[in-house]
Order: sequence, then structure tokens, then C-alpha cells
Amino acid sequence: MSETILEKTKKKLKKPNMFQVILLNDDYTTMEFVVEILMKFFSKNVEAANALMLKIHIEGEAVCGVYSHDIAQTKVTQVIEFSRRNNQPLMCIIREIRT
Ligand code: TYC
Repeated sequence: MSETILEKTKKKLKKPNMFQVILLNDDYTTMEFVVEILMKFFSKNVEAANALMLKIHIEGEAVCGVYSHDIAQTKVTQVIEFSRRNNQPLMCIIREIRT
């Protein structure tokens, strides 16, 4: 009689850690510039961009998108580079989503 060996193969894929990209309020960046950033880098339409900009202005910060680490880090770099080139002090950070 032949013996069958069944091997269990672990097929579970680990969910990637996800990261919030957050814009911070400041006193100098213009509201128009923040709206432009939200449309250009976070694909918001003009109404959503205005609402989110005002939320940041009032509450101090807001989540603008959630991405894998690579994409989140790229967004931060793009936002900061574009802001500095346009003489705006806007700050953008990433925060890991803890589960
Ligand atoms: N507080 C800024 C102003 O009054 C506007 C602003 C909004 C700046 C959002 C940064 O992430 C920001 N001009």
C-alpha cells in the first residue's frame, strides 16, 4: 500500500501595512495652494478639495489618502517638493494605521 504524504502549504498572504498621508495646517500656505495640492496629488475634485482644506485649517490636520508605504512616501516627497518650489511651507506626514 502506498502512502500519501500531504503537505500543508501556507498560502495566506499578509495584508500590507497601510499608511495615512496627512496634511498639516500652518499660518502661511495659501488656501488656494492647498486646494491645488489636494486636486493634483490626491485626485480630489474642487468641492472635496475645498472641504478638506477647510477641515485642515480648522482642525489642524486631516487624512488626505491611505496608501501602501511606498506610495505614501512618494506622495509626501511630491507634496513637499512642489510646495518648496512654490515658496509654500506646507507640511505633509505619514502615519501608520495600527490594527
Ligand atoms: N491656514 C492657512 C491660511 O489661513 C490655510 C491652510 C490650510 C494651510 C491647510 C495649510 O494644510 C493647510 N492661509
